[in-house]
Amino acid sequence: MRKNKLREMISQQQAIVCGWLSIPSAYLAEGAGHQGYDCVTVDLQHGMLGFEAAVHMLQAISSTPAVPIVRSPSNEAEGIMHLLDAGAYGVICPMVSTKEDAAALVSACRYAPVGTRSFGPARGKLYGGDDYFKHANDEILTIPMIETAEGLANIDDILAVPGIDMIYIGPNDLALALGETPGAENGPGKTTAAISHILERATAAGVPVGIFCSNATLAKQRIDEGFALVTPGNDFALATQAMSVAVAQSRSIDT
Ligand code: 3PY
Ligand code: MG
Repeated sequence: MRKNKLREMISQQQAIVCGWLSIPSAYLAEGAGHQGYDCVTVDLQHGMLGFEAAVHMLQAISSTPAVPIVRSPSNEAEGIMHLLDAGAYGVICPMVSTKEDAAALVSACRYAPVGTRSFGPARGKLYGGDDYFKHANDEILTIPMIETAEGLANIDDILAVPGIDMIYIGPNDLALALGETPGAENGPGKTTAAISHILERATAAGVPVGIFCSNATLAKQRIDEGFALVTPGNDFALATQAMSVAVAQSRSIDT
C-alpha cells in the first residue's frame, strides 16, 4: 500500500502544512495539491460541497504530491467509511467531545479486529494499491477535532483512546464554546488559554496536535509553538484576499 507520508513526517517531527478546500472544484484541488502543501483537506462539514464533488477532488489531489484527506461532515460511521472508500488517507472529524465519540471514530476508520469499518475500499484501493486492506489500519490517520467545552474538559480521556493519531483544534468553535467570538484564537482570553492547555496535555500524552489558523503568519507561530500540523486558511479566504489585493493594486489603493 502507498505509504501515508504524513505518518513519517509526524514521526520525524516535521511540521505538516495542510491545504483546506471548501470550493467544489477538482481543478482547484489539483492546483492546490501542486502548491507544496503536505496534505490537502476536502472539507465536507463547512465546504460548499457533497460526496460526489469530494470524490472528484480526492481524485485530483491524488494526482499531486499532497496526501488527500477529508473533514467529515460529522461523526457518523457510514459517511466516514464512504469517504475512506473514496480514497481519503485521513479523517478529521468535527465536534468530538467524549472518549466514546473518539472510540466510535476510531472504529469507523479501522477494519476488524480493531474496528467496524465495512469492506469495500473502491477508490481507496486504486490510490493505495492492491494490498490496501492489509495495511489500511496502519496508514489511515484518525483525527478527532477538539472544539467543544465538553471536548476540552474530557481532553485527557480522549487522548487516551487507542488509535487516535492526532487531534485537531477548531479555534472558532472552541471560542464560541467558551463564550468568546470566532477570531479569538490568538487573543488574551480563554480560547488562547484552552489552546495552550490542549497542546500541553496532548504533548504529555505523546499525541500530535493540528490546528486551523486564519492566516499564514499565525500558522508559522503555531509551528514554532509546537503544533504538528497547521492549516493556513482555506481556499475561499486565500482566493478572495488575493482578489481584493489585485483590485486595490489595480486602482492604486494602498493595501
Ligand atoms: C473551527 O475553527 O471551529 C474549525 O472547525 C476550523 O475549520
Ligand atoms: Mg469547527
